[in-house]
Amino acid sequence: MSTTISVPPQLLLERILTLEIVRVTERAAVSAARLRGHGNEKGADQAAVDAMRRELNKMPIEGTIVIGEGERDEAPMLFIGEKVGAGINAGPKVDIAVDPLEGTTLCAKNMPGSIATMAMAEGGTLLHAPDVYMQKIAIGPGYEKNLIDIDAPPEDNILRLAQAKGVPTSGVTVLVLDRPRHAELIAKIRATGAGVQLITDGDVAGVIHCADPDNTGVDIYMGTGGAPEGVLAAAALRCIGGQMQCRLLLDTHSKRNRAESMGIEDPNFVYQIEDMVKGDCLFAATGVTDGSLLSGVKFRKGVIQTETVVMRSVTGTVRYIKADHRQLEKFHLD
Ligand code: VTB
Ligand code: MG
Ligand code: MG
Repeated sequence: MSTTISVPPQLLLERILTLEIVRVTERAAVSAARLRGHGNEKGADQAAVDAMRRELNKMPIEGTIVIGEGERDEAPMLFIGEKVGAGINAGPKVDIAVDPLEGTTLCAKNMPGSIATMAMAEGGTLLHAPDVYMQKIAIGPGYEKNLIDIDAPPEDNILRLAQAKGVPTSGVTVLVLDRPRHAELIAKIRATGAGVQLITDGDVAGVIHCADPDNTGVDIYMGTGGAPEGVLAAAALRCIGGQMQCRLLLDTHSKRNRAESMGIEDPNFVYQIEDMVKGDCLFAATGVTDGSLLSGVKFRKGVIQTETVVMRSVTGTVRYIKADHRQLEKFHLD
């Protein structure tokens, strides 16, 4: 007697892909981790890219990289528009966003917080964004809709958030990338009484921190970072809840033209999570160096250990997967 599968085939496949994407970020993380602390950002990035591409090409998908490292045709990076997966008819058509090594400097200096990360969604549902800067504001779940407004002064957003949390503004912590371009923003935040937590890199993880303020101490992310990192963070928040508003910084003709050729008609459009990730998605990140979100890769005798967070928006399930990899020969290929 045959058993009936009550899960629709598309969803079943998506469940299977949840573990498959973990393999992808694990392998990228292990490859990058071998170069932790070597001061070689490009080398570590390249190692992560190569491993990620190899694993993606084993997956039962017809994938297109829509968020990647740029479109330089012969670049060794995973470039926007690149086709990945086991081939035509190998599986569902999917859009893929990657940052094989998010925080190359963190990895090169062996500082906390570098990760290998990717997101996957049904074909045509992830924002196709060029690799430009993006203005971002994000908070975690549990707040009234549109509590934050990317166009409001930072002090207004902080006040509204403090009121919603039921704390004085001094009870709000704002995560900001430590960059000269943020000097004015930081001064305005501090003037409200709120605290600023600075990070040198890694705003995908930074935005994710907002989703769990009780444990991370971070309530809100503000500032300008990479657009690829923005879309990846939006995919994570789509799974765990939260609010995010973003605007691409298309400050030159060539950037505007490039964006237009990718289907972006309004260069000033404010993207909410649902505009960047239009349907269900999967998100995964594996720690490269130790960080507050994930432990880094550990090379032990006879075993390589990784820690990965994988999320699925259709159910909102968040899994932390600690893996002991024992068949080490496979990693020597990397
Ligand atoms: C951020 C940060 C990244 O790029 O997105 C940043 O989160 C933006 O660019 O880790 P700048 O470094 O030019 O400010 C990274 O630092 C690297 O991808
Ligand atoms: Mg990055
Ligand atoms: Mg990167």
